[in-house]
Amino acid sequence: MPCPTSIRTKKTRAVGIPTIDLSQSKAITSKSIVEACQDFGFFKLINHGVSHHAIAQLESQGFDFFQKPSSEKHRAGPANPFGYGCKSIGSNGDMGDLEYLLLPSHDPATSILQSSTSISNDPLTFSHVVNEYVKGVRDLGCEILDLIGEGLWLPNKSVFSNLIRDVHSDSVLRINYYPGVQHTENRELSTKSHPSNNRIGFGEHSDPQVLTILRANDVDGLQISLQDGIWVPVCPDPSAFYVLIGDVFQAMTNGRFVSVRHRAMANNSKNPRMSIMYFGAPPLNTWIAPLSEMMLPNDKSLYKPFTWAQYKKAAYSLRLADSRLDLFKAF
Ligand code: GA4
Repeated sequence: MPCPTSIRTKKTRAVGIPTIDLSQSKAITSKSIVEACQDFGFFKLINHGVSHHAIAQLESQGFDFFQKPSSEKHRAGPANPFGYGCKSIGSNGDMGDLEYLLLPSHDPATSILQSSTSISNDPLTFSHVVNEYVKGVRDLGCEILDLIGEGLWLPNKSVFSNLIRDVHSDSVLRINYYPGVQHTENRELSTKSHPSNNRIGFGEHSDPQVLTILRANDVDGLQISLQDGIWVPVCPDPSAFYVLIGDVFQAMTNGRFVSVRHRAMANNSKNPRMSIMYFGAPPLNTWIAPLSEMMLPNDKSLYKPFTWAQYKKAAYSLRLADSRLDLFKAF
């Protein structure tokens, strides 16, 4: 399916995926980010300021790893909780058409180094590259969260960024690899008679954390679901990041922000697709509850308070597509 230049919403208004230009003034960006989080739970970020070198280095390390023979890659698995995974997602039977690496992305840096020893022949370089990338996207995440704090007129504009800036933050880095396909004559014939690619690479879900910062190479795959359930392909743009609101943010804003459901279609290109996601999460013992500032005097809290550890446990006991936040509904 080609990427649309505009999306028609329930309001029958044609709108594009919101694009935020971080080189614009804070007043403009904070307002547009808040609107995007309310309407889509998703936006594209340009002029983000993260070092191109850090991005290129991690992408190159990723490709080096996934090009290794299967037996070598499996030595870095299973992804429990960190390491290499192939096809199997989580531990409740979800499957996808991909390979991936799950990496710790919080201090101390030694935890990244430990995970790297089975991934790279040069673990010091690998862990350095991961750390540089994580520093860049974590700072970017904090900048976005501060802008949101401002856009919502919160007395403490750092209330969200403090969650992922904490040294005990439970944030995770994920590299997904969708191998390229050989377009044989037969396959070309069959894609001509069935031009749409309906195979799923990574099934639909929302991310459990606060927010996700995603970057992918120039290959199609990502789709987001609008609130009316229509799937919209997202045009790949390797120079940009995409930001996804997670379940924790939905709970803290008492449902004002929506955690966006998204999926990746199986790769239909001859080139591999690689996406890198930073999942910004609070420390395990953090209590999550709707902020009082997010409620008008007669509003009820939609969610019961929970710790991030409780939420994570619930998430890992369910299937990928399940609506985890429903377990914590107040009524
Ligand atoms: C979705 C977001 C992240 O990729 C992830 C995923 C995790 C996993 O792959 O191990 C989960 C999934 C994700 C949510 C439900 C559970 C846990 C797979 C799964 C079936 C790393 C995460 O934090 O939650």
